[in-house]
Amino acid sequence: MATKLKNLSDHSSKNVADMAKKKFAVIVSEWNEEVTESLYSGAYETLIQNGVKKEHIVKHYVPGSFELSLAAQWLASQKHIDAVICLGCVIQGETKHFDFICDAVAHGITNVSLKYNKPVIFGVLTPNTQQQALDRAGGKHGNKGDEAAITAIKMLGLAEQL
Ligand code: DLZ
Repeated sequence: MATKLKNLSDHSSKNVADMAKKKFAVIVSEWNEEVTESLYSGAYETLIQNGVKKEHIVKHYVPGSFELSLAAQWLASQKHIDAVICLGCVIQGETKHFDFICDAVAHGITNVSLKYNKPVIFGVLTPNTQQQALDRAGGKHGNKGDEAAITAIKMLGLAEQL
């Protein structure tokens, strides 16, 4: 059993499920690609460090964050997928329909998670500027992709405890 959880206040290794058996789908939005690819790198490395097999991680792209919900539904509906991680970046200052996209994806991802009873993780940055996004995608404020992966792992651990 892997016990390498870190960050997000690593409360307890008791929450760690056997990650060698778990299968993850990671969905990456193509908008703000530099940011979202860094989020993916963080998520991928964190999954691997916590015992996930690389052949158990599938990566898919969607055009923009708005499309994350439907792709998450397609993937979460597949029986062999244990958790879905959605990665995107919507920059407030550059996007007039910022609120529409953010609300839609937040509700959409929540609905998919509840419908399929699986972790579907909201790894969407919503900064004011691209610099703030980069700061949170491997920059001075860490990498929210790592946190998304840790969240998925913790939720799978919780599911096994209940
Ligand atoms: C259209 C649009 C705009 C203006 N900005 C962003 C953004 O900052 N981040 C993002 O992920 N997607 C953006 N999009 C694209 C929408 O998410 C979506 O792909 C389109 O509206 C088509 O449904």
